[in-house]
Amino acid sequence: MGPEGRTATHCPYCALQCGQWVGPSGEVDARDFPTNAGGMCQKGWTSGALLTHPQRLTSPLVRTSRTAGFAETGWDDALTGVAARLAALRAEHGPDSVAVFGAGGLTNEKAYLLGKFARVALGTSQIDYNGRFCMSSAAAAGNRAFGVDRGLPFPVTDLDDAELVVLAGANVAETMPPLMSHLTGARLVVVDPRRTPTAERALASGGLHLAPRPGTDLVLALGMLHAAVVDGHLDLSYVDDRTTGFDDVWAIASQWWPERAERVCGVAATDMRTVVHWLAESTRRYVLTARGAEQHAHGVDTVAAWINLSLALGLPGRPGSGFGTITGQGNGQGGREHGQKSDQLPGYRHIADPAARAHVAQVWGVPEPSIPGPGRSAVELLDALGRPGGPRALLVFGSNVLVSAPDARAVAERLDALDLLVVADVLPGETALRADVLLPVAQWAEEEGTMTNLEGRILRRRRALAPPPGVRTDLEVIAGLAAALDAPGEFPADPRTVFNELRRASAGGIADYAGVSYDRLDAGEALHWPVPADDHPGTPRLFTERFGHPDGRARMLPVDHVEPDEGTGGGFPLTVTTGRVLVHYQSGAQTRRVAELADVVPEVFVEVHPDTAARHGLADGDLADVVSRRGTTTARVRCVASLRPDTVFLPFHFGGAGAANNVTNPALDPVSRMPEFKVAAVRLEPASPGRNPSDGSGTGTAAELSPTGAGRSAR
Ligand SMILES: Nc1nc2c(c(=O)[nH]1)N[C@H]1C(S)=C(S)[C@@H](COP(=O)(O)OP(=O)(O)OC[C@H]3O[C@@H](n4cnc5c(=O)[nH]c(N)nc54)[C@H](O)[C@@H]3O)O[C@H]1N2
Ligand SMILES: Nc1nc2c(c(=O)[nH]1)N[C@H]1C(S)=C(S)[C@@H](COP(=O)(O)OP(=O)(O)OC[C@H]3O[C@@H](n4cnc5c(=O)[nH]c(N)nc54)[C@H](O)[C@@H]3O)O[C@H]1N2
Ligand code: SF4
Ligand SMILES: [Mo]
Repeated sequence: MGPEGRTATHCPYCALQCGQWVGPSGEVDARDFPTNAGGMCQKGWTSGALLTHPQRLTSPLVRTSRTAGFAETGWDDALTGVAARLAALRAEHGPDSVAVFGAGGLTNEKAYLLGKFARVALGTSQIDYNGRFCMSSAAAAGNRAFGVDRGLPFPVTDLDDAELVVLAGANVAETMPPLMSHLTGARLVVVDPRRTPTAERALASGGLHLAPRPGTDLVLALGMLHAAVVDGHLDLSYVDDRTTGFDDVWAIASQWWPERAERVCGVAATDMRTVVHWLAESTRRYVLTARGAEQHAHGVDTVAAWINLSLALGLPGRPGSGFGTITGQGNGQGGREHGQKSDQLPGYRHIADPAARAHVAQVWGVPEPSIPGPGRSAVELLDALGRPGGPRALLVFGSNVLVSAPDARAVAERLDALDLLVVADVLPGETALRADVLLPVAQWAEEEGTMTNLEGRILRRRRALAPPPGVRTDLEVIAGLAAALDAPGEFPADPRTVFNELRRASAGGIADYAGVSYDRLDAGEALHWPVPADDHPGTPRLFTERFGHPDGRARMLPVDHVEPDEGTGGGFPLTVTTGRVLVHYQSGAQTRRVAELADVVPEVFVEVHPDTAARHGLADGDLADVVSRRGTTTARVRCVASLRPDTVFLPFHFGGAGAANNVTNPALDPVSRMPEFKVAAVRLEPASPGRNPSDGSGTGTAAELSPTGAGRSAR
């Protein structure tokens, strides 16, 4: 508790987890914390508006019929009703007929209990989460290369002294603005097809903006590795002492001299050489990646290529240097460590590993064979809904899949094919509006828990005020459903009790939280995992002595360029890439409801080069249809002279006709199963008469939520 009864907590949104004060009536103020150094972005400043929002869900709602709206119901009826339907499906079709979809915004406690709930209470293998959309490719590349996946293997404050920072596919100035305060002393190089505000900062810092064609970073990294070797910048002693696999990597990179790479990715060979030279001559240098490098059908290989370059130059694990990936969601890191992933058990353990299963079974108090094996990954899970052999019921906690998953029309079809859709949410977003049962839950400032930020640091989320009457926490919902299902094992709803169990379940795993406690966190200790014992100080910096593989060495992985899954041509001459703007968060379920934010960007836009717009009969401010093989996004044209003429950009924060995911390609990376959000082939045309960006975007008005409101047929 701080001054004037204010509570010290963290922002509800992104992985920077800026320190916040929240007052007893929900007033939000910035709180000095190492990651944000006293700053917040507009989303953090306005987050308090969600606490008292008039559209807040405050009663369980049940759809009255397939074609009608919702009716209020009591919690007992809602939970026993859901449990009875789940039990019936399970009895008739087997445990995998029920699926669970979680999120990287959930606290560690929720992610843990949700994973246990799926495996123990439902007995289903069918659980995955929106983190598949998020950092899964860098996670897979990090596991392969370093033997450990922790977004930043060093504290954010290490960046303060950097001389040079390469940001590949990261628009930090919009996606984590306070992080920029750690980069003010460095020369920046930004790799992004667009001249983003971050790219502008790079130019202002005396650095460079490299603008590859979307989906060709891998070639750029190969060209830079070629330049590093040929220009004599390879760190031979580091490569000899700390890595394996260079020869196989060089067998490929030697084919990609910078001029050849330039022909594929469009970045000038001279710029590649300049950046490599800058990296080699600086002593404190970092390469950081984010979604621009990852959200591709070959995202794992692309991140591996950036890691190879970093290893060749001797960055990872060296004091004052490093390679890292910027996580996304508030608990993007912790959310992928404690078992809501289809192939995973708590502590970053693999669900198919016999020793891991035995350990977790003992903590859960269930027989080891009762724990199911790996299930489907997020996009595959959504695609299986309602199909023969696929899940017939889905429980969603913390994701608005109808807006955020690729190929939105296909997702809508699959949701409609379900027997039962249950959504636990704070607000009536697009997915919530399609639910059969809608469960209103508490949000960040109303609950206790822990989050793990982008630096692998475990933080306390604290309750500053009580949730509105009628609302329960996610933990209470999960515990209540487990009780109604008469589940074996314990399902406590108290966060501290859940966390203490998580500590035991994670003990001995890669992400070991055994020594983390609410008391240590409340005493202000900075604990970065692994923290294997109560007296262990935590691990702010990984890899200083050795990497995570048994031989202590990093693996350089032989990777080569593959074109994006969907090439341009055949009536789709342009490439669309998608991403974020400063004032909106993700599917927009929260930020589109905050007036100060919605006023800044009220509707979806499409960035287009002016010449491209003119060729398609469009001018700045016109409405355009962006059409792909899968669907159409209607958006307001924004002419941007700095954009590549072959590329257009859509932010994905809007639903209905304005959803970017109407056009995206659900092609998956073969390893991470991450979809190719960042490349699809499209054509551009003036919007069909009468088509509007906001068409079909459920807004959750009282009328829509009433018994006579929009029914499923209207979906
Ligand atoms: N304002 C805001 N901030 C957020 C979020 C939000 O929704 N809004 N979400 C949070 C989450 S969950 C995440 S994951 C992070 C994401 O943070 P970022 O990764 O920074 O965000 P994106 O806009 O998805 O992608 C970054 C950039 O990748 C570029 N890009 C597209 N294709 C390519 C390519 O082939 N190569 C390269 N090098 N770049 C490419 C895009 O033009 C874009 O500018 O942000 C977090 N912070
Ligand atoms: N085209 C395109 N699509 C993308 C991306 C892209 O770059 N381009 N990025 C992808 C990425 S990186 C991500 S992370 C996803 C994110 O996309 P989503 O998974 O849709 O994430 P959010 O919009 O944050 O949805 C969170 C939902 O949970 C609710 N919520 C908030 N807090 C809680 C809570 O504590 N409990 C519960 N039960 N609910 C809560 C919110 O009200 C909201 O409805 O989108 C992906 N989709
Ligand atoms: S940068 Fe992220 S954590 Fe910080 S205020 Fe903005 S959304 Fe919140
Ligand atoms: Mo994300």
